[in-house]
Amino acid sequence: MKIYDEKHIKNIALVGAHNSGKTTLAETMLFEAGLLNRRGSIEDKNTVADYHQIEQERESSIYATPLHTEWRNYKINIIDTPGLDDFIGEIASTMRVADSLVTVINAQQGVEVGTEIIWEYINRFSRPTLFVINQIDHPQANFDKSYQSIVDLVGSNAVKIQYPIIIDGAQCIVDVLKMKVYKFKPEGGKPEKLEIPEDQKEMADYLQNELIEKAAENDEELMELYFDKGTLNEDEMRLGIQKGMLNNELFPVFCVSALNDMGSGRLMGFIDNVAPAAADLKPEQSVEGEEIVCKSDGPTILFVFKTFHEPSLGQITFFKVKSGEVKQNDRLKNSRTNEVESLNQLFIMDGKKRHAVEKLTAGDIGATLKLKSTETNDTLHAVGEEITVKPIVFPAARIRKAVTAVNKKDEEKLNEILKKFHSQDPTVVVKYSKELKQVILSCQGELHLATIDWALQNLYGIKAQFDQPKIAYRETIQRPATKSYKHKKQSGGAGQFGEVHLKIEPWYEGIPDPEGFNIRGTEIEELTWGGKLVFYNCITGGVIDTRYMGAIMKGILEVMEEGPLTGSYARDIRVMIFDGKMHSVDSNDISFKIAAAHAFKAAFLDAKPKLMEPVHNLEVRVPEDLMGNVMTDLQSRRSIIMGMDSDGNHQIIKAKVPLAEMYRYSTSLRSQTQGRATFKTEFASFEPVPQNVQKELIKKED
Ligand SMILES: Nc1nc2c(ncn2[C@@H]2O[C@H](COP(=O)(O)OP(=O)(O)OP(=O)(O)O)[C@@H](O)[C@H]2O)c(=O)[nH]1
Ligand SMILES: [Mg+2]
Repeated sequence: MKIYDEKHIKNIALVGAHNSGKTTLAETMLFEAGLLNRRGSIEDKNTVADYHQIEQERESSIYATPLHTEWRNYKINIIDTPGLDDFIGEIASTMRVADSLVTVINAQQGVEVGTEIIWEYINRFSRPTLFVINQIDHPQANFDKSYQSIVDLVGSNAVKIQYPIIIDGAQCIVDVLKMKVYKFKPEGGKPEKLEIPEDQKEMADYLQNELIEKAAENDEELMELYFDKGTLNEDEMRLGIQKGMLNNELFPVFCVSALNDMGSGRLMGFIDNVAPAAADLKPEQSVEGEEIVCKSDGPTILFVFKTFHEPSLGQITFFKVKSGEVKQNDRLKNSRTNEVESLNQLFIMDGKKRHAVEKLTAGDIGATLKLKSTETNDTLHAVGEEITVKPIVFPAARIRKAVTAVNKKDEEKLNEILKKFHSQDPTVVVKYSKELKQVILSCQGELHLATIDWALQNLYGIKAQFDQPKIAYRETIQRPATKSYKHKKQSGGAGQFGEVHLKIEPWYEGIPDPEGFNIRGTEIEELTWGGKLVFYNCITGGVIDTRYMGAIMKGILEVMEEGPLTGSYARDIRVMIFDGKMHSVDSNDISFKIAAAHAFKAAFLDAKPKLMEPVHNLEVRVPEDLMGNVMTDLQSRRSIIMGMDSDGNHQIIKAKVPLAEMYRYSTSLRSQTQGRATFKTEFASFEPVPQNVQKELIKKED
């Protein structure tokens, strides 16, 4: 295969809402580039991009799949991404390495919730983007409405390069950059190129003028030329469009029928002619603050944007060459682990097909096998360099489940595989909670979970069970209490003796020191489970030796960890040790620890203990007409509405919701709004549990 340099490599990601036709378009692009003799289809389950069994079963993409084409002078890598937002991790990592994005819009729907979610990411990654209105062949297609919805989304920077018309019953596309009409034959094949018919001239001229003005705006020289000549030629327009795309100030809009292969050849031509090449993008800053320039004579730097475990192959590592060149058998250092990895095999991938290559240059995307310890988001660089590519920031989890193996014997294997899943897909997070004594799996939604479950069963033969996780409550107190305890044991040999008098009080940030005590020492213990224990030694007259204070504090901490009320960690308490007794022979650490634990527990139970529950901040973005449903549902979840903002024709509801009430929220929201709402959630604070709920929880404990 020909070696392309950074000026002749273009990485394009196909992004867009579920079912807009990305995978079908990818197939058609490969066909147009001559890589396929026959196009596969979603229904026949034989597309190049959706090659995983689960994708074929569900007729929907789940993984981002890199493909490649060679088109005239360029190597155009195409990454097909899933549209369902449960797989946003795949979308985010692809956007990170793409040089431009092709956002596919379903002409039946126009911009959908899925498109809006992707638009947020486009803004975050600020990648040059063009829009393709697909499915123009469909009886329900509405190009004008779809175009308008793009304008509503991105504003006046959207610019129409094409629009569909019918001439003599045949599907045609008017192209105002080329000023030509493409007329498609029902049987396929190359379209006929026609002059623009009289009745379309006015419209086409108007759109071309608009395009020229927008293209000229992006460059001073072009602007001058435009003022001089009153127009721009095709090459000048292309240059202006490219600059506008690079500045995220121009979003060209095309139309196609991916299914009938109409317009995809022209789209490829535009990508080839106009879309920025890898080297045209602004250099990135490394973690260390250095510029990473995409050039093949720079130091070798690879960024791992995806890893995938194929049971038959082992781990496949996908990378983008950010700088320099990588050759077969190169040894590169992983900047996270400091381990040197041998890249014994280099490939470019077309779905499941691998093509071995000897070398890949800056800007290109490739894969390797069997690295020792390299994960998604790692940097591999030439030994001697010290550089780390900024990692992809993945979205926070939206659902949590307690996971166990149905067969006890699989438990260890299950945990190992889940860890592997995390290293491939950082939006799968697996943690053992010591507190809950459960393995908690967090991910993006029920569908994401279903694919994890599918892989466990079908690829690893493990049946897992997913349950509602227990809730990590906290205990604290609401009023002061004073107690004492004498621990005394005399059973032959050495005895035990320790007596502790203590007062406990609720603690909060900024509370002044307690009054009426002679404070001799203070210790502030930051509890590993959040909150504090503030410990005051207020002993007078040496009735308890200072050397026992450590043991006393330990006794108290043990009770706090046990949780006197329901077995949940206690927090935010201060304790004043103000009196007690020692015995010159029998006193020791253990005696004081026991005495302190008893005194503390009794005081705790007397101090009007209460349960606190984790409360999350929730932000729901919902179309205005569905606000009512979402609000009613939130009220049934003991939530507090904190505010509302409007955002176009959406409302953003901000609320605080107890975690205990958030179980299956993702699924429930989806069904209340037909998937038109999205939400984010994060831990906010611990708040008191209402009396009735607390009673239930204490009962459960008994
Ligand atoms: N009529 C018509 N149908 C199309 C066209 N493109 C795709 N489809 C159909 O739309 C459905 C979804 O197509 P996909 O290519 O899987 O869409 P996608 O965007 O990859 O979907 P996800 O991967 O789930 O996000 C399939 O049934 C396709 O046959 C088109 O141009 N015209
Ligand atoms: Mg797809």
